[in-house]
Amino acid sequence: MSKVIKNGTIVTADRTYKADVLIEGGVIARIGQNLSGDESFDATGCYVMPGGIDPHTHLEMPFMGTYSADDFESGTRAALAGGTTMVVDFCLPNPGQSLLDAIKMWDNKSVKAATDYTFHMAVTWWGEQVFNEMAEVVDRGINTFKHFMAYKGSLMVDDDEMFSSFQRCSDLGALPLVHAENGDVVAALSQKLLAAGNNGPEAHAYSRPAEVEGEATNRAIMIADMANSPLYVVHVSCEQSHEAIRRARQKGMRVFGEPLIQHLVLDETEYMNGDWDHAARRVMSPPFRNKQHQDSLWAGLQAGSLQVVATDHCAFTTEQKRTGLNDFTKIPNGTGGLEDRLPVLWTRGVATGRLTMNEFVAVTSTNIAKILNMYPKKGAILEGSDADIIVWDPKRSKTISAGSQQSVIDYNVFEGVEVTGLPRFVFTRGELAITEDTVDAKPGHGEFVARQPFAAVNRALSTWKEITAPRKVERAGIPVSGV
Ligand code: DUC
Ligand code: ZN
Ligand code: ZN
Ligand code: ZN
Repeated sequence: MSKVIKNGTIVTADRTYKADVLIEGGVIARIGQNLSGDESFDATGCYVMPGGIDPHTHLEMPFMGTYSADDFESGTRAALAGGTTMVVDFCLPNPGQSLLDAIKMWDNKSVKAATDYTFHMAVTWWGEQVFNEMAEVVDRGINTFKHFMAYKGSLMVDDDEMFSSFQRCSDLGALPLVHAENGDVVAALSQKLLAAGNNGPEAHAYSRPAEVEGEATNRAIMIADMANSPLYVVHVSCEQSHEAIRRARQKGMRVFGEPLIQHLVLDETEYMNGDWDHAARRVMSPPFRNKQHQDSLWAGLQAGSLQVVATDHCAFTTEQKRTGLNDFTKIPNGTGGLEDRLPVLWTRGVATGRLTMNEFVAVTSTNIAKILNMYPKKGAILEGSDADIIVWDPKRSKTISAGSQQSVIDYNVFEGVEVTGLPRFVFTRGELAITEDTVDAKPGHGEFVARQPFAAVNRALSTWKEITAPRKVERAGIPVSGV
């Protein structure tokens, strides 16, 4: 059964033009004028765009003594409802656990996915086993490795471990990712705040100022450069981190920055209204910041110094958040956004003139597919590409509300935000999943997308060279060192 999307305007990262799209066998078979198919979908007044790709989600993830509440079923259903047709989730080995066992766990969780998906691998501990297994992980089609510079005592890796892992990534053609916050300073500030009687959720924000993010971003960039590696910085939330990325790119380094839709739109006053539940529901790392930082992130998306917009979707119920009632360091960190990323970015970005429609497609889909090495299978409206397509109605509106969301949690951080610009139809590999408010996500439809290694060699900032053989140093009157 072929399908044809008729009378729409195709919007890609680099072109806007009128054409019909014919879908056959899950892929885009033809793009042209006056096409016909077995089933026809009217896109009059709409934009036909590549489905959104969320490069950063945590579905059913064990974290801070609990599991994130949305699993691959509800998470990908929420994704589809908001026009996202692919998610990239993090395989998270327990410290000491085999990376390959972690992949098995994620393979089991993801059988319920209604959209295609792929994985990043987290390097949560270091040793010869991890070094060796990284090659097998790349062979499994996972060519991105995430490093937590925060969460001291659990997920955090130290600089020596990060350096070794980045060098290994460079050798394997893999791209390292970092959660950039100085975990030692965060731990110290948290203890001081608690000792001074600050145990509420607002103290979470006080414990993670922009300085700790900027410092860690600078450090990760220099370590990556010394390791001959490009770098991808997840959830860039502040000017200091953006500035470090901008400077490194200007010198020629391939470093990518990913703001979240939450940080672009929600600010630090969310923690200050005196309502414990309201603030705790917004506890995530890094925390929301002020307008100056938000302006910097928007500017980065406009100028291209920041390339993608993600969600870090990691949803917890109010009950789960209340684990930290007497101690903010025990509030599970994370917020949701999978269903809302595209409508909110369209409303606050495209409708306000900050982003063009083509830039919108680039930062929600095409740039992500390119950086993660799955273009043009994903992120494109081209003949032969997967038919992950949204028919976007720029006139449909709604008020975001937990009562009508697909996520299983009991609130929404964007509650009350009015959006204009929503999907009319969403197709995942050619199957219709969304018709306006009707959701027909099919758990199990999603497939794993394997990604090839890159040619990752990269050096732009440092002139340092690793010494791998004995070196002679002549010193007057002192015996020669080395051999
Ligand atoms: N930050 C969060 O807020 N949640 C999940 C992990 C992270 O880094
Ligand atoms: Zn993170
Ligand atoms: Zn994350
Ligand atoms: Zn199917």
